[in-house]
Amino acid sequence: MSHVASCKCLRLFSRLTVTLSPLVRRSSPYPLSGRSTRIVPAKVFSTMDFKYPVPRRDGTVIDEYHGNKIADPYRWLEDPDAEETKKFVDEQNAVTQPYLHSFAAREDIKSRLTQLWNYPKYSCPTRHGDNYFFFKNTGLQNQSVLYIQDSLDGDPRVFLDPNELSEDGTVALSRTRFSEDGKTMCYGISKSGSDWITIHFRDVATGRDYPEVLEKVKFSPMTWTHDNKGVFYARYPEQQGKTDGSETVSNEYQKLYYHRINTPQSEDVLVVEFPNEPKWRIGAEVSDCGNYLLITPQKDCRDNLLYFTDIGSLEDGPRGPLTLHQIVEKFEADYEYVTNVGPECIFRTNKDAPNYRLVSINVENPTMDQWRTLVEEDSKDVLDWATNVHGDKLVVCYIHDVKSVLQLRDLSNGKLIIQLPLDVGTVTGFSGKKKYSEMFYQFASFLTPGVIFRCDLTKPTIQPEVYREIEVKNFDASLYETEQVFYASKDGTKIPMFIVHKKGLKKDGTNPCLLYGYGGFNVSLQPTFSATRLVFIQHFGGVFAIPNIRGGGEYGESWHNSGRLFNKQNGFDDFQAAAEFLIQNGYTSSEKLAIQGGSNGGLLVAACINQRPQLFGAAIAQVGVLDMLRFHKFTIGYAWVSDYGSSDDPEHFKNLLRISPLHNIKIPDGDSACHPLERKGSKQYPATLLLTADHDDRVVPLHSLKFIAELHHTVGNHPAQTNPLLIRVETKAGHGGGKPTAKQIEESTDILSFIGHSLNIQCIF
Ligand code: X98
Repeated sequence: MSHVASCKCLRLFSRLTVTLSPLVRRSSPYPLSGRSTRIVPAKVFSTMDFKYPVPRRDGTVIDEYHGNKIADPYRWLEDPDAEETKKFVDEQNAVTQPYLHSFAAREDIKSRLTQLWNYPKYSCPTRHGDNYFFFKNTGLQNQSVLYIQDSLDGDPRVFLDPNELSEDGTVALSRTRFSEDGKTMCYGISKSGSDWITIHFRDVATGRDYPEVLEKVKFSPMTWTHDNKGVFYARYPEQQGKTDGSETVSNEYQKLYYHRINTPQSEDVLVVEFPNEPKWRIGAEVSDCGNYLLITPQKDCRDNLLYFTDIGSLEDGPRGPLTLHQIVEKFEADYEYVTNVGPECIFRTNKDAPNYRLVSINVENPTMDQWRTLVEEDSKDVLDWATNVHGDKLVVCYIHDVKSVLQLRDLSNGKLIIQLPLDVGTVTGFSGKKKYSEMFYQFASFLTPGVIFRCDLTKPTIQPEVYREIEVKNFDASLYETEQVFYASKDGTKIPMFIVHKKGLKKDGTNPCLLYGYGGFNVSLQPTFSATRLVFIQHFGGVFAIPNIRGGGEYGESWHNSGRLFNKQNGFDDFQAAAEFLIQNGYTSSEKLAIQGGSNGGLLVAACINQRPQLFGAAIAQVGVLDMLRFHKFTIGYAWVSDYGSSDDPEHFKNLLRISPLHNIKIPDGDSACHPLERKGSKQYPATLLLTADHDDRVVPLHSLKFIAELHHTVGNHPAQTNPLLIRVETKAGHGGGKPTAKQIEESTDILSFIGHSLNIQCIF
């Protein structure tokens, strides 16, 4: 599962989404051919078996924040290259691995997961020049392969196979961008899951790469000038030491360059820099007409400035810094370029529109009082993304109570033409352009692996046709159901939650349940298909639930605002209230309830086990932000102050100290009366598994390393603490993006084995 939450267009247009298709209907709920149904009991693993490493505790590291002394005894774990840190990691893995491997059903889990994962996955085809391109993964290939075909029914040929770039699949294609004429592809390659990429150029006719490789690239646009001669991209200056994603240094002083193909990077032209603003990342997009470059600097993880510059009159690209004209001067809203008609540029914005609207700005007369609303903000639904197709049409995707709604609108006046039919679920992919009259979109849900639709926009009546439906063998979706409930959180706010389980589920409190959350950064958790979750539902008799807690983007900016900064606790309360709802309504009990989250969701999970250790049976915190006093000091961490605040500020410091997982570990209070919904028996932390990886340069591993060290120190040897407290540190992997299939399956097997083992679940195969 990827924890990469990046900009929407990136997610939607250039990544292969996991989809399945026509659902095979079989009578047996356990359709492993040739095998009879077996109950695999959980192996008992005595509590005495956990002998946690005892790392050095350095009492001398004490920081002062606004007059408050805060100890940081495991500061030395912040150095990933120190021998002591490497030894600590090895010792932790040596405790964790035997536990994960000794679960009796592990091999069954792995083989079923592998079987269920093994279906062909496709992206929408995209036209570039005279060719179509699409991604395909035959099922278990480590990386999806990019194919080329000269027509939709032409023979596909391999255009780029990332699997050939490494033996173990750890080299990934992070994104592609074709020149306007479709003759050259610019692409990013990432190694071991790092955010660092190298940019390469491939000639479409010959399939050969140009000689140059662009280095030191991270968080970068890739946008072609319409003469097809080069791209704008952003890079960071040379830095001391490694730049492979295992380092922790802060990424500062990004600059925008222009690169001409077939020239060395040393000749690239610096076009935009903000030397007084080391933390700005520079977004950039060449307009659909090719005449403008729209520049969108961002300081943190919301709100951007907006500049434009005329590049239409440049002969052979820029030769030096570009003269920028500023349109938006304050960081107060998001502005995302959609398209333009001459100087009238259309942006998706939440300026004066918390659910987003489309606004048209004349870049030659950009004063705000001249801005024209093209599509009004909806009072309830969030305008998630928009794009221009077939000359004068707009495709607009909304989020309505967490489900996608897709519309075709008129570009000239924003009026609705038709709403495209869609089941309950998510539009996970799209392709279509102004200059073409066809478009594709991909749909997925918890139980629908995926369908790609094609629309011919020249027809008087638009009728989407199914272009591709993928078959998943040995899976019968009709045996399962998805519900959406709206439960009341601690302060009465109604929170939506999807719940997926077998039909006819007995709500007697005995079912295992996996509760997954994120709750931050305006990110919406919408339904998608997951083999891992289906193994849990099918073979663990499990209930899978996603509450759309505050901090996410499911209901626009107000939902985000009500779960960030001083409201961050609301998201945690929502998650805990979801657990209580599931217990109260008989879906599960605290003994059988596992919680899971990654990245910002790792913070959520870790904060919740500190706050309500008895409410959960197990917890899985993946690549989490766990040291809330120091997160801003590493790699891109400074960008998250828009959601978290910073300990440099006295008020935010107080708030962060209250919620920071690392600073709130304590022996659960044994005296307090047991909450009726919580685990009975001795007071202890739930079984806890942290996951991190050596090349995670988004959320550096030190968060998880320091947390597990502190957790072991504080509660690990307490007599009541019989549940395991473990960490799994992966190698040659990062935050999640680009992870090879083999590593994903191994990781999912470990997570499911951990849940099965620690919750003592009898799996059925
Ligand atoms: C980020 O940190 C986003 C980081 N990020 C960027 C930009 N581009 C990216 C491209 C790929 C991957 C990440 C990117 O900031 C960018 C470039 C130019 C201009 C503006 C942005 N995110 C948060 C995250 O990963 C959540 C949302 C995205 N977190 C990890 C937050 C807490 C834990």
